[in-house]
Amino acid sequence: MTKPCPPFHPFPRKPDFTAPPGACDAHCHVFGPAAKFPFSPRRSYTPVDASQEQLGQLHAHLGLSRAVIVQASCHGTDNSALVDALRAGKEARRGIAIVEPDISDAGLADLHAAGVRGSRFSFVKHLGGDARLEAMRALADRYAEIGWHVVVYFDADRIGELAPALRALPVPVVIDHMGRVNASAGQDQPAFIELQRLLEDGRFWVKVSGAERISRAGPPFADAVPFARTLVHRFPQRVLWGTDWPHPNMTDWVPDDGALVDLLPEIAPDEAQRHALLVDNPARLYWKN
Ligand code: 0GY
Repeated sequence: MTKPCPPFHPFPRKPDFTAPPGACDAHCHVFGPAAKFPFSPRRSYTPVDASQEQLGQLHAHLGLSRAVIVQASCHGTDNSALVDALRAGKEARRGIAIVEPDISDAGLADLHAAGVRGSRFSFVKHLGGDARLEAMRALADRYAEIGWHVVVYFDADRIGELAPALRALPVPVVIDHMGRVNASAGQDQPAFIELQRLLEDGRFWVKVSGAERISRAGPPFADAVPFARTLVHRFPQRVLWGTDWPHPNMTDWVPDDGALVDLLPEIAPDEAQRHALLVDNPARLYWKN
């Protein structure tokens, strides 16, 4: 029996912040419905069903018109729920898959046709073990040919160790959730410094999502916001933002997605920064091909 998860927020508030036309939620998930798209037997948690229709309703409520749906570990390398959601969303949705190292070229082409533009590699302990570096490199070499990129998710204390392998990849590298730094440990903590060092290399991107995951203070995540603001300020062209709906694997509470949207003016105080974060940057990375 794997760990069950709390359900997503049933009634997220209507945000005060109005997102610009074309705004993208660049990190969200769909789960199941399990009856149609079963979860992986090797998963480390069991989420509540979160269908692509419910995701669409949430985005309409929040005023977000595009989405990048990210395959989560609980679906393993079976990307059927993701592909179904992408097909339903047509051009307004792109995806990040999780693939087997030996996926065929035809398998990659099928995912591409559905809207997938990269795959994700996890090095997060609580999700059950590391992706293999050699496999990531071999896939990235193939991605260079088809215009895909790599998304990495790791625990903050792994960044120094992973940096050389990430720097050697021949494609853009997107780092999830601000590198999972501990928001109570200050911006001069080694992991946040190393994260910024990676971002000085123009191939690296970072998601300023996951305020609720890196916060130690809890809602409204005031301790996490300055980290996001620094990244937006320093790397305005290579930051992405997402809700992380339905917030998989949280322990006993989930954030209100409307409140997360309302952090945007604090994370990106200038309108030009917000336009880059929400519209131009995701368009450049996910809708270029
Ligand atoms: C997230 C975070 C988590 C889970 C997954 O793939 C996943 O299962 O991403 C987590 O547990 O921190 O990005 O949604």
